[in-house]
Amino acid sequence: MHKVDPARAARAHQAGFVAVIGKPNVGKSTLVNALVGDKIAIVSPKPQTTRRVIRGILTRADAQIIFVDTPGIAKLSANQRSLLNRTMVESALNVIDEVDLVVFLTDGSRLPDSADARIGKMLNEKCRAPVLLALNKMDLLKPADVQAVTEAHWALARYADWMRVSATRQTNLDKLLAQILARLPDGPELYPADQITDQTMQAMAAELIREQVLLRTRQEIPHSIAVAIENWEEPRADLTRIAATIFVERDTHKGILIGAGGAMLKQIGQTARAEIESWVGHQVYLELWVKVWEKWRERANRLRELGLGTDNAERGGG
Ligand SMILES: Nc1nc2c(ncn2[C@@H]2O[C@H](COP(=O)(O)OP(=O)(O)OP(=O)(O)O)[C@@H](O)[C@H]2O)c(=O)[nH]1
Ligand SMILES: [Mg+2]
Repeated sequence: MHKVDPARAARAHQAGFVAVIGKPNVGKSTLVNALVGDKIAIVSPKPQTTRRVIRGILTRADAQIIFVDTPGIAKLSANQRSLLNRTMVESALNVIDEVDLVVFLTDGSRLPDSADARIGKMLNEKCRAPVLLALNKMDLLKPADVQAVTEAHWALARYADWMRVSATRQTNLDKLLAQILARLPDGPELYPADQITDQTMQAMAAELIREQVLLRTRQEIPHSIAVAIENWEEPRADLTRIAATIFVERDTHKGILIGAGGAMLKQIGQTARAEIESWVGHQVYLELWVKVWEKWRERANRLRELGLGTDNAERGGG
C-alpha cells in the first residue's frame, strides 16, 4: 500500500477527447493544427474544407489531449444538400456524444448568424459534455464591436467558460489549453506519445493534394473534387512513389484542372509533392491523374471508396 502524496495526486496524468465544433470556415482546422503544433488538417479560405472527422494528438508530460477536428456544421440550402454534405454534418454532430469536452468555435470578429444560433441551440439541447466558447479571429475584431459581438456570442449557448483567440496568430491558445486541462479527465495515454494524428500517410497525402486544388480553383470546383491515392510504393527507405487521381464531376472541370498545356496540374503536383515530402521526411515522386466521376457526391459507394462514408466518423484510432 502507498500513502497518498497530495502533491503527486495533484499532478495525475490526464487524457481525453476535445471536439472542435462550429460552422464552416471559422478556423477549426487552423486551431487544431496550432494546438497540436503540427499540420494534421488542411486549411483553406473556402468553406467546407474539412470533410472527415480527424483527430490531432497533443502529448505532454502531464496530459494527452486528442483534439477532434470536424467538418463545419452548415445550414444547407436546397442546392447544397448533397449526400456528401449531409454526411459531413452528420459526422460532426455524432462526435458530440463521444468526447469529454466541446470547444464551440465561432468567428469572433463579427456578430453570429443563424448557423451559429442553430449550433448553439443544438449544444444546449443535446450536448452532455461541458462546452467552452472560443471566439476566433480576434485579430480582426474592431475595438468598437467588442462588447456587442461578445455578448451576442455569449447568448448562443450555455458555456462552462469562454475565451477570445486568434488561431492564425496563436493568441491566447495557452489560456484555452488551461481551460481545457481544467476539465479533462484523469487517465493514461490513449495513443503512442509520438503519434500526432489518426490518419494514415496515404490519407494525409490525398488531403495535401486536395488542399492545393482548393487553393488554386474557384466557385464550384473546390467542392466537387475528391482525391484518391491509387498507388503507394517505397522502393527505397528514402523514396516514396505515389500515383493519385483527382476526381471531378464534369469534363469542363477536368479541363480547368489540367490547364493550358498541363500547367495547372503541374503546379498542383509540384506544391503538393513538396508538402508531402515534408510530411514523410524524404523524397517523393508524385504522379497525378484527373478523372471524371459524374455526381460522385450523391453516390454512397463513391463516398465509401473515398473514405467519406458515415462509418468513418466512428472509426477508432490507434
Ligand atoms: N484573420 C484570421 N483568420 C483566420 C483565423 N483562424 C483561421 N483563419 C482563416 O480562416 C479560414 C478558414 O480556416 P479553416 O481552419 O480552414 O476553417 P475551418 O473552420 O476548419 O473550415 P471548414 O473545414 O471548412 O469547416 C482560413 O483562410 C484561415 O487562414 C484567425 O484567427 N484570424
Ligand atoms: Mg476545417
